Amino acid sequence: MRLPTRESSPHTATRIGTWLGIAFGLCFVTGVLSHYVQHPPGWFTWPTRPVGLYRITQGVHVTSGVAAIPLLLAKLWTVYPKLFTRPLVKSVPHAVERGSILVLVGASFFELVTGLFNATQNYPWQFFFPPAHYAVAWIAVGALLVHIAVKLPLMRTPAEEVRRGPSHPGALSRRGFLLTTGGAAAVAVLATVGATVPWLRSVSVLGTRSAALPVNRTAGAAGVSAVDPSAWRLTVGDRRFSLAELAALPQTTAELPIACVEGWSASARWTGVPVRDLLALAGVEPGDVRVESLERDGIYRASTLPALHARDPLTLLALQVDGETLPLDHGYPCRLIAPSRPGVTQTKWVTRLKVVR
Ligand SMILES: Nc1nc2c(c(=O)[nH]1)N[C@H]1C(S)=C(S)[C@@H](COP(=O)(O)O)O[C@H]1N2
Ligand SMILES: [Mo]
Repeated sequence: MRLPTRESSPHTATRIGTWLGIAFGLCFVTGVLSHYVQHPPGWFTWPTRPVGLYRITQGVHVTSGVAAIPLLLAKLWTVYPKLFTRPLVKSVPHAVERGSILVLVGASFFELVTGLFNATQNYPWQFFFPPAHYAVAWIAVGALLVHIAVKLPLMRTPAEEVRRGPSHPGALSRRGFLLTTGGAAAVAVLATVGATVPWLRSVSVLGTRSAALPVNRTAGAAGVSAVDPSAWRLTVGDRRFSLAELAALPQTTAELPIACVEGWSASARWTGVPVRDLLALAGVEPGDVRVESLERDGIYRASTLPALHARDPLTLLALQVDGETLPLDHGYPCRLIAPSRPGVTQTKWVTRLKVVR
């Protein structure tokens, strides 16, 4: 089987480019949302319903990113010779187009490779992943917009006019190539979505977190040693609650997902005290709430609940999961679990709630 002659398939390249553009677009929008949810600018509000909203957007982010990998490779295959046609630069617009392709290819590879490594929990680099992944996303999208603007006339041309006769004998047909590429993208999607769609878990080789409720960072890794339940206190404003006091307060039980930025997510039945009840009992004015943990210096040792989420009746300091006392690795004696929030903000081993504004 041979791949189609590259020069003869501008239509193929445009078709794949369209799919790639859609995958990149979905990935970019959901990625920017994820960034804003974690670092909200003043004008940004993330709703608390549906409770699985972040689970959906982040699932789309990781899935569209994985789908983009075979699409990008196929796209590069179809246009590869054109990247080296001479003269390298014909005119100023041509130079801009060439430059934008170079940036686009480089930035796309960076995003897909770093994203894939992050989703599989490998960090073979020195830089901190989120800011780099976020910054380069804007570079990729800027270059993509330039590229689309330049190629718009070609994309508008009917397929028949773009086609330049059949590829040479023995070559995989254009249709076959598109089907193969689409198939590869579909396999890539199936390999990832199981991390977030439970009944697809068995087919997902990339769904590395296959346990019913995975542990992201264990107590050991976070440097949190066994907690003495009689000595432990939760500080809310000026008030301190013992574990027994928390357990004696009215409890709320809710089915809520943990949706990690890495793409895996899992739902569980959490039981605990609504954060808003604790704030009211402590007599503090509601607002954004800083949630601090026993962990000394991990980057996810604390998080900030926006006021909207802090006053939601389903935003809990959970003492139990699925009817059992919280295991230490899941945040014993209590952990935050709030609807529609990224996993990184579901702080474990909570020790203090502080209204910050
Ligand atoms: N204190 C603390 N809480 C934390 C973390 C952490 O590193 N430290 N990791 C977060 C991340 S990234 C995720 S996805 C969830 C996972 O919760 P689980 O380990 O109970 O499944 O916990 C969050 N809570
Ligand atoms: Mo996470």
